Amino acid sequence: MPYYDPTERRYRLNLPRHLSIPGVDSELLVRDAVQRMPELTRRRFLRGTGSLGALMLLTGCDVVDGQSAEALLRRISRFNDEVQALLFNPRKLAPTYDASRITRPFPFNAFYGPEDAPRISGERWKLYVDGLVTDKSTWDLPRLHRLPKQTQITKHICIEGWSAIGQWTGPSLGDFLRRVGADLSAKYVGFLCDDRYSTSLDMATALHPQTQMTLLFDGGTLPRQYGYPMKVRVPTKLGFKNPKHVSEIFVTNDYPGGFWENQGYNWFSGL
Ligand SMILES: Nc1nc2c(c(=O)[nH]1)N[C@H]1C(S)=C(S)[C@@H](COP(=O)(O)O)O[C@H]1N2
Ligand SMILES: [Mo]
Repeated sequence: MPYYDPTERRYRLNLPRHLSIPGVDSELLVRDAVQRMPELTRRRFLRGTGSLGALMLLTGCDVVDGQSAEALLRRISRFNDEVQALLFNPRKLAPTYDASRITRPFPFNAFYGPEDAPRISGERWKLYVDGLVTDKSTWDLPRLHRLPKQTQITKHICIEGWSAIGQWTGPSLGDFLRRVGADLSAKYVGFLCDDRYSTSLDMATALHPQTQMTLLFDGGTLPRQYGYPMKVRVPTKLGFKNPKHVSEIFVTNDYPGGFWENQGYNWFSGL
């Protein structure tokens, strides 16, 4: 945890000793990175572990030498949505993994505990589609299941400092958006969830080939805690940009924000 050093009149960080990297002063690196963070990211980061490990998860950079340390700092300096969106390559794929690397049990996270995850009836569930689309008809579970599905084994990285590899299966969100006649030149795709969570994506990420309307997890029905009946899996983004229990998808040019975005998390949060 960071602590206040009264002699130096500033916050200092305790760094785990095992993260000593030849040629890299980890404490200096973390301090430098913290200075480059936007205000709210910085506050959240310092309230967490404030460690080099957390920094590597936040940026998706593995620091192994001076060069990668610099790459990490460059990435932190880009914690600016517009610049990040410009740098996003809509064709670049997130890494995929072998089935032997899958994390079991898979960690749960939400703004409440696992016992409070919504209990949703698959038979009664409806997905609403709104905004800049030509076909606003609602979807039920069987209709979604009839769309072609894809499977991915990718890494989920949570801003709170953990990551895990999982397997998710479902229709491509891009195919879905084309099917409902979404205005693909619109800026945002927003998601409303059954637990009153929400988030939104830039259109390029919504159309990314790995962005998925997940119906199956680890080969079986998506479990209640992990987003039943449908979550949107976005392996090019941090975990909080992956909405679970999605009940509405809308297309818009007005910035939609989101549950954590409205509390200061960086909106783009790409990896
Ligand atoms: N509906 C909903 N979706 C959500 C959240 C939530 O609280 N509610 N939390 C987000 C965060 S911060 C993370 S890390 C992931 C956790 O997903 P998991 O429980 O499948 O690991 O869900 C994301 N999507
Ligand atoms: Mo998260």
